[in-house]
Amino acid sequence: MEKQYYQKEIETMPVEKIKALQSEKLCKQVKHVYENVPYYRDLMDKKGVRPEDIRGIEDLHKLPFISKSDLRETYPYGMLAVPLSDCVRIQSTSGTTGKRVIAYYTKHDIDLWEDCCARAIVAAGGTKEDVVQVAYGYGLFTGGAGLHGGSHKVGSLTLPMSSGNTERQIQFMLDLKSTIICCTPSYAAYIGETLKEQGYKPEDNFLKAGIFGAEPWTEEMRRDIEKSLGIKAYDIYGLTETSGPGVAFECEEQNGMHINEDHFIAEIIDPDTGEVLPEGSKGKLVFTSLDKEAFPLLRYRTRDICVLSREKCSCGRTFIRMAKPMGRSDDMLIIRGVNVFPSQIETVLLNEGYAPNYRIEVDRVNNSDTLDVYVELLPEQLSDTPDGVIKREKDLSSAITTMLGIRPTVHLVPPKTITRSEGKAVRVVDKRKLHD
Ligand code: DLL
Repeated sequence: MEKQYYQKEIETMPVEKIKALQSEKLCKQVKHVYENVPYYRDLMDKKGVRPEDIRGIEDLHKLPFISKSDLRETYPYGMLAVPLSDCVRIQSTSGTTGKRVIAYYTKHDIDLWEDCCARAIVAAGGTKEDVVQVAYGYGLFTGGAGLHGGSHKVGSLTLPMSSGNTERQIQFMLDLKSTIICCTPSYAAYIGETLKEQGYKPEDNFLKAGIFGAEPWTEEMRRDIEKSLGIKAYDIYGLTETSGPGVAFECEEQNGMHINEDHFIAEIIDPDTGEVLPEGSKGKLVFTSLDKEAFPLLRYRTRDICVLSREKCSCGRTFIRMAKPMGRSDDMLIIRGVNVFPSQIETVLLNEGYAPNYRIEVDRVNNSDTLDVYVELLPEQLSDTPDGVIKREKDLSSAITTMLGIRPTVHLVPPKTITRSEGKAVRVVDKRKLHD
């Protein structure tokens, strides 16, 4: 079958051409920002950089970084680069880690953002024949609005479910024969679990693909969801600051997400020194927007840790790919001096055959860190003897120790006792922060 793209010419553009396009757009974006955002102008003046110093992507490193703290400082409208009357939409982060970040959009900004989401849907096999169930939250969160707009652009029949109300979600999915579902991976796992409980087999639904993102998820989680829903599961990445979902998306290779390089330049930097690292190195992702009118970003430091690769992709897209982010740098736990990502624990749990329902608790007792992992027993394990459960806990603890280098205490708890997620899952409780 012929390969499908939403915007073929752009998505398969030769790399040299992409770079030339980026250079041209970067110069314009820098000028736009310098002239219209006093906060940026001050930052650039302090660094001694003027718009005419930026003649192409090779000069990108001269620009100052910005981070979430700059956005907080300029809340709500300090980063606005056009008159507010030219804006048609506001979206926002959930604000779980402090003051909300507000993103504003002109009509043009929305148009390009929706194109990015449309590219993701087509890369996942979407066409106008599909029924796209959008089960990301609608409202201020960018997930619902972004995929909704993308689905319209593709011409698919869009089902604006929003997240939650799982019974109704499933009823509509089956009655209206949804073929593509968009939601967080943790919610997809929950829907799969509920379908099974209701007696449905994976082949009883009409889904062929899912477009999942907004939180870190492992390859093991992907396999689990693909099995339970009988679909191919595609990753999608983005953040409110860069518009929302669709900064990067997976193709049928499922081997990293193509970054929409006609709209964004990605860099990987050393989180401590800010030095730009060569392709293939692990570091923090930094994005520069190239087309955004209302809320442009120059060298925005995300907190996501990731690796980029320009290796050729068989799908024909030439955009650079980002590996699955390992999680945000602030999700990383330092336990007894060891760096621990929740995703490492998830990998072990799923490899050992458990479901992705778990909670990680970290505390400090007598000046020593403790790590407790709560995971649900599978229904068929409920009949285990107490000794059998203790043995399972020990085995799981050993498997996690092999992965992390530190030993957790594992608690196997009855099925259905760990709260399910309808949006971004909260898996870690760090009680040490309460004592500090
Ligand atoms: O989560 C936008 C989005 C909506 C992306 C729907 C994909 C799908 P924020 O709420 O601002 O925006 O959160 C952005 O979520 O910096 C990452 O840490 C994390 N994140 C987003 N996508 C992925 C992903 C939306 N595919 C933050 N894998 C980002 C891992 C992700 N982490």
